[in-house]
Amino acid sequence: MKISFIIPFHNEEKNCQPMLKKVLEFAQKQKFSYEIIPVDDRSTDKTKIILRDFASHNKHIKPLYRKDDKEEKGNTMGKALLEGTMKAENPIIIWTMGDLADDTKTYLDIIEKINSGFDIVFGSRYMPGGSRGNLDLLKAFLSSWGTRMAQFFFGVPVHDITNAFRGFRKEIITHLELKSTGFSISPEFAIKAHLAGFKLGEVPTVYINRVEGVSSFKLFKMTKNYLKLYLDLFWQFNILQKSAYQ
Ligand SMILES: Nc1nc2c(ncn2[C@@H]2O[C@H](COP(=O)(O)OP(=O)(O)OP(=O)(O)O)[C@@H](O)[C@H]2O)c(=O)[nH]1
Ligand SMILES: [Mg+2]
Repeated sequence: MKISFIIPFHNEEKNCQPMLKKVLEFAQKQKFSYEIIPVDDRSTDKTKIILRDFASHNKHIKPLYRKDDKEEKGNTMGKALLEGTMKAENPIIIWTMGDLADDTKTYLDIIEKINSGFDIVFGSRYMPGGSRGNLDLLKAFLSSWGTRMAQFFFGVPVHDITNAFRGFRKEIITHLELKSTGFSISPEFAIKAHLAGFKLGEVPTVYINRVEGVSSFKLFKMTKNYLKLYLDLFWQFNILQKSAYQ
């Protein structure tokens, strides 16, 4: 089994080391062939130094330090995840967050489900058995509604597509034209994969709210970006495609 873990980091000096240790421990225990690709953007704290140090002692850790592009001022987690995925050498990819939000126990369930024939498998907080843990109520409400809207408008068959935590066959991403640069990458990837006919699955996970570090999440901007994404996709796939066949 060959797995690539992609982990986005932005100013996570307190979480970076425990996160890498957590993934390393899991991968070594399972005896996978694995690589870990931390992707850093514009960190101004010690994140980069910690990543460099880890990488110099472990050949499985292959960090990417994204260039400080002048146009890239805001959140670029989407670009980071996509670039990390493109660099990955293994056929199964896991996106897992650098602030320790994802339960390690879920990794194995995701991998098993992919091996049973699913193309993309989500760590789901909102399916039976999953939990939003200590995530605050407003964020939980918005993130669950983000998926409900995608279920309603696009027939997405899973319960949590706003969580970036997921695993997938690397090959599928080469068939999708993903444009989101920030957090919207999570629903965009899910909706486009579904509309392209890929098989979506989910496994329950328990979300762990960050204890250390500062959130990059901006509620108003995020809500606006999600709504814009859904409108664009709805227009593209329901209106334009239907009219093409009339
Ligand atoms: N490479 C990269 N990583 C980012 C960027 N913004 C956030 N991240 C990382 O992406 C992950 C998710 O971002 P968070 O800030 O935790 O966003 P969130 O989970 O919605 O919010 P909280 O957990 O409540 O803080 C974390 O590991 C961040 O360090 C970015 O612009 N580039
Ligand atoms: Mg987080």
